[in-house]
Amino acid sequence: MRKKHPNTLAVVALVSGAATALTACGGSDEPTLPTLAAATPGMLVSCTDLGTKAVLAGTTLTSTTLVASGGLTVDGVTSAMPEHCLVKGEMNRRTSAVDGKSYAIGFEMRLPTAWNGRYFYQANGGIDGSVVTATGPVGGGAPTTNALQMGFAVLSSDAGHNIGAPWWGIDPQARLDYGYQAVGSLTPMAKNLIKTAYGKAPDRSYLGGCSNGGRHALVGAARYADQYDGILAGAPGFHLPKAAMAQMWKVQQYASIATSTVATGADAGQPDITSAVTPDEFKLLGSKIAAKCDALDGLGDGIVSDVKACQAVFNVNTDVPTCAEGTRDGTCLSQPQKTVLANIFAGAKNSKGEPIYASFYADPGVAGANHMLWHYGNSLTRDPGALAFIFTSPPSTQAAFLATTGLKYALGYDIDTSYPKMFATDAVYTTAPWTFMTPPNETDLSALKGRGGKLMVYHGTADPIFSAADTTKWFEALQTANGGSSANFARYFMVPGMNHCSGGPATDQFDMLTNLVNWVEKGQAPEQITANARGTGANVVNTEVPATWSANRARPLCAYPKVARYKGAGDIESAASFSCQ
Ligand SMILES: [Ca+2]
Repeated sequence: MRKKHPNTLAVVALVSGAATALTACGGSDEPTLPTLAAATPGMLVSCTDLGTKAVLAGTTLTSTTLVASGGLTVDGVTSAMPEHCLVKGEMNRRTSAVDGKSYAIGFEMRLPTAWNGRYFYQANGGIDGSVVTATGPVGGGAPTTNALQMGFAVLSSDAGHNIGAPWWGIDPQARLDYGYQAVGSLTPMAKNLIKTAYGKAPDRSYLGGCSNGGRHALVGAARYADQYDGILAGAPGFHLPKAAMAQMWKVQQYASIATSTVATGADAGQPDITSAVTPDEFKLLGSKIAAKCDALDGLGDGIVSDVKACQAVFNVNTDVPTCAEGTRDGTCLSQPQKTVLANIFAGAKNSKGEPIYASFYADPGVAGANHMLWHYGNSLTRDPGALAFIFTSPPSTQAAFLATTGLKYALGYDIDTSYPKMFATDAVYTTAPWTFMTPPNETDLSALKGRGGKLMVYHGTADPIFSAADTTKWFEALQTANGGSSANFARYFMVPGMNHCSGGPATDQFDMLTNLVNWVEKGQAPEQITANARGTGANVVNTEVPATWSANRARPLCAYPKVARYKGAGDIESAASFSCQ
């Protein structure tokens, strides 16, 4: 049964000191900002006829299907979903004048029959290129809920190209769509479609994702603040081209201490970078970081909550035993290994010793499988193509790129000559990669702030590709740019031990979105978010949860700069035994 929801007038922001909660950690130094009115629910009035009813510029709806409530499987996990309308379509179909190929912005929307009045733009990871199922992830690893289940109307897109390989970077408009314009094109379309489907436009709109999705979110916070009320940026790759370039430097660092060569295939005879630091040696490194830093937060529990304090005291050169010449048994590191690992923590440099990206935190999570995957695997399979075709102007050619391997590409990569190409333009590529990939001014979020929008950022302290230390540096700059009062619209939550978006020895299961909605629509600023480990019994078990932890260990993730500290009494597996200080 469906009934038409009465049209409602646009909701006007309530600007009132009484309506805006000044939270415990707030105070008089935080200027009062508007609190936006809460969304009101509605019911789906149109689905299978949307193709004929919706008038959407530049848009073709290819299918409209009412999906019964039931299990929906995404990434191997089946979750119960409410009845919803699945709309598939595309925008801005065109033929590139540069590579002659056909491009469009492909998308799907899932519109629940019982709607909470909100819209969620699901920003996706990697180099995009496929329409990921639009369920609306709420953050972390294997979350137990999602935006669709909560009643949001959710959109997901391929960001303007439908191939996973990076060749689309040859087309200038595909670059711009990937950088930010897909969000700009899709958002008004989606809001119009929602208006037709429910009889009213969304009251409140949210934009969220992790990794490149976190980048989309932060870029959106700057460029499309007039269209979004809440932004959720996970592990934001908002300096993504530099992070990718730093990966080439890491490969070169590891290659410099490789003890064996690749045996077969196109890379035969080249340094085997996986021999540089073995899994056991990364585990040793993680355990030595924990030995030095675990108790800094008041409790030796395998979690380094005070990661900044840890950086001041941990020294790979003095805190890890040095191997005798020729002895490597997993209980020590050689001096060359220590030098390379210290370099990698300090961050990539050019030949003059100038930083090209950021430092990385030393954290026990460096022993995580995802950490090695990014340093040893994705650095060869993902980053070279992204650099060659998307983050360089002009891009490479397929023939030139395919003539080498990822490993040879990385080993031959010249940082000094490549770096300027990130900022270059020419007659065809009129926007530099750095310009389309990053926010125009990453510490100016005044439009979002001024109208009552809110931003929540989270980042794993052991993220091996996008540096949490880089995000911390940006967040502190944002604070400075706002006279120290940015906590009234932007908050940052580090996730100790977490690798890239999930995984590692961490409490990596949490729901940021519900907290974001409560902040935007009720003025409840989030001081801490409860996170759980995914041990035995979890929906998706994280095999890196240490055996010494309870399966569902809980911790508060604290709004920066506070960190979770043990109260000195109580169950150490319970979040209630910790406070953010
Ligand atoms: Ca600890």
